[in-house]
Amino acid sequence: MKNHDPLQPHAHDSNPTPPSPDATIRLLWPDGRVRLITVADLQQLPQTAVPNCFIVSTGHGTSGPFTFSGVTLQQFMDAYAPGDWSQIEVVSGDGFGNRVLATELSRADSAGPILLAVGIDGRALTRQEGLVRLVVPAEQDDALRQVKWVAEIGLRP
Ligand SMILES: Nc1nc2c(c(=O)[nH]1)N[C@H]1C(S)=C(S)[C@@H](COP(=O)(O)O)O[C@H]1N2
Ligand SMILES: [Mo]
Repeated sequence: MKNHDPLQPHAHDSNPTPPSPDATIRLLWPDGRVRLITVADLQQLPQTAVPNCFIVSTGHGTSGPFTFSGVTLQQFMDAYAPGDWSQIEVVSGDGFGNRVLATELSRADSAGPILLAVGIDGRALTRQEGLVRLVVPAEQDDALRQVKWVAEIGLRP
C-alpha cells in the first residue's frame, strides 16, 4: 500500500537532528483557527512526572528508564482546547507524527498518562532531545509514538 500518512509511520531510523530552533507549537482547530503555544506556556500548567519510561529503538536499542515530566495531554486540552474532540494529531517539525484518540486520554493506563513532556530526570529537555516531546508511556515497542520536536497539535471533531 502506498500510504505515507505521517501519523501512521512505519518503523524507520529516528531523526537525531532538530528540525529548527523554534519550539513554538501551533494549536490548530478544524475551522483553521490557530493559537501559538510556547514551552513557557506548557511549564505554567500543572506538571506530572511519569517514571519508568523507555525509548525502544529498532536502530540503537533501548534507552531508559527515564522519568519524563510535563503536562498531561488531558490537562493541556482542558486548559487550551476544551471540547469533544475525537482525535488529536501531534506532528513534529520534521514531519513525524502520531494520532491520539480521545478514548486514550480518558482511559487510565498503568504505564502512566500521555504527556507533552518538557522535562527528563528532573531537568529540562534539550532541543536535541525534543524540547517538547509527546510521551505515550503505554507504547513500548519501537518509540513511534514518542514524537520529538512537537510543532503542531491538530484537533479533529
Ligand atoms: N520528530 C521525531 N520524533 C521521533 C522520531 C523522528 O524521526 N522524528 N523517531 C522516533 C523513533 S523511531 C525513535 S526510536 C525515537 C528515538 O528517540 P531518541 O532519539 O530520544 O532516542 O524517537 C521517536 N520520535
Ligand atoms: Mo524507533
